[in-house]
Amino acid sequence: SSENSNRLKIAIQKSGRLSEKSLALLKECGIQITTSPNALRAEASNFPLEILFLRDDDIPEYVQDGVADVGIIGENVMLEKGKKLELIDKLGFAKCRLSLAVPRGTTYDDVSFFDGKRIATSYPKILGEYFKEKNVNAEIHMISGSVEIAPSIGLSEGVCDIVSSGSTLLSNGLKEVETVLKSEAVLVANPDFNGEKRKNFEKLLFRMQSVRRSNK
Ligand code: PRT
Ligand code: ZN
Repeated sequence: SSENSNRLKIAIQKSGRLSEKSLALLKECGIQITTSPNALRAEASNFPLEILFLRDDDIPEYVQDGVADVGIIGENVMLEKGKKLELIDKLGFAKCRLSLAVPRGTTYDDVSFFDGKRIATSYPKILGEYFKEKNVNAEIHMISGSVEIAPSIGLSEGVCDIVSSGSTLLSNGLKEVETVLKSEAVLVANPDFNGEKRKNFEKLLFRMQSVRRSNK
């Protein structure tokens, strides 16, 4: 029905560091959602909105393909995986940084240290672009998890990973030496949807921006 096709679809993280605040933001916008623990989707009862609960890494693909119209992800994931996503707004939560780190005892002067070195990361694209800009020729090794243990098991001389408090680096005997990217949660959209759906999105965006202003 036309009512269905006008309903905006938003993808948010199912369970993780973005989940709670993404849902809270929608609720603060006055949107009523009844969620059941393992549901993959939910419908708002008072707004033409459907919520899809996904792994954060999958959200860029779903939004690009139009399976969802908009999504909430970390900027780090947007830049690593997003090819044609529109950045609508920064949301001010899930702040962190993507940093380069080396074993604590290493003598480190500047980024040229990484020339000819092996770096383990889950962010090969962002790191590759960073090194290119800095004229550093490093060997980037893609690892999908537990990046911090790579130096201690002899897999690499450094890592590039997400840091917030720094305690993970510390407990793995690593020190942070360069910030590659500062990140926070962002609202992204498929650039190609329009009509009623776009109007509904603009209504939602207006509410989000009011919420953010009043929370400041
Ligand atoms: O299951 P799914 O794939 O959906 O979740 P995920 O495990 O991939 O992601 P999740 O929930 O860990 O993170 C989602 C987003 O939150 C990330 O993409 C970042 O944008 C943001 N974020 C904010 C963080 C952190 N802070 C963070 N501290 N993401 C990851 N970490 C990890 C980091 O990888 C490292 O292992 O926490 C550790 C470092 O934390 P500190 O405090 O010890 O420095
Ligand atoms: Zn993930």
